[in-house]
Amino acid sequence: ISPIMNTAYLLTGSNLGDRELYLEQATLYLSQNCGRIVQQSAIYETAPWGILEQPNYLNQAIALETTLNPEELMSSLLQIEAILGRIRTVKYGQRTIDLDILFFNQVIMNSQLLKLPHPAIQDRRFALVALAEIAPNLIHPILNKSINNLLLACTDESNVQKKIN
Ligand code: PH2
Ligand code: MG
Ligand code: MG
Repeated sequence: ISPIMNTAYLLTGSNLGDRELYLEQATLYLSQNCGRIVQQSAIYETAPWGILEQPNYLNQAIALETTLNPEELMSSLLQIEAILGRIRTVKYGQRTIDLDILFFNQVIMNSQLLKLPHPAIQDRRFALVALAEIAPNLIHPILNKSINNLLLACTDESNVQKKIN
């Protein structure tokens, strides 16, 4: 019997400390504890969204194959955030690492712990640009539009710039 394989699209983010190292550590922990990373976008330098008075973020989109269910994956992500020194203060505030599930298969879910798809994808250029690089044709199961089309329709004008290593 083979376990059911799921595809989750994640967004990693950091705007505190050695941002690039935090993203790298996060992908390492993800592949050691959560499944197999099958795609990775470039790293983007992005203007802060929500609270503007905080440092720029680095963001990266990741496709993960996993046998975990959404709740199990979420609690793993929270553990990794804790290991990487995340301290939660204000909503939208600065953080060493943020690991968000954008999509989990085509699951629609609205619990206290977890909302799927992530409710703000369509409003955030930084999420759409990174995701469009690895999954341009992925369909949003509630809005019934592809990531590319959501990006075309997105009114967020915050700066998003691909980082060249
Ligand atoms: N995450 C937030 C709030 N604002 N801004 C950018 N550019 N990137 C983020 O990942 C981000 C944000 C809350 O999770
Ligand atoms: Mg977030
Ligand atoms: Mg988060």
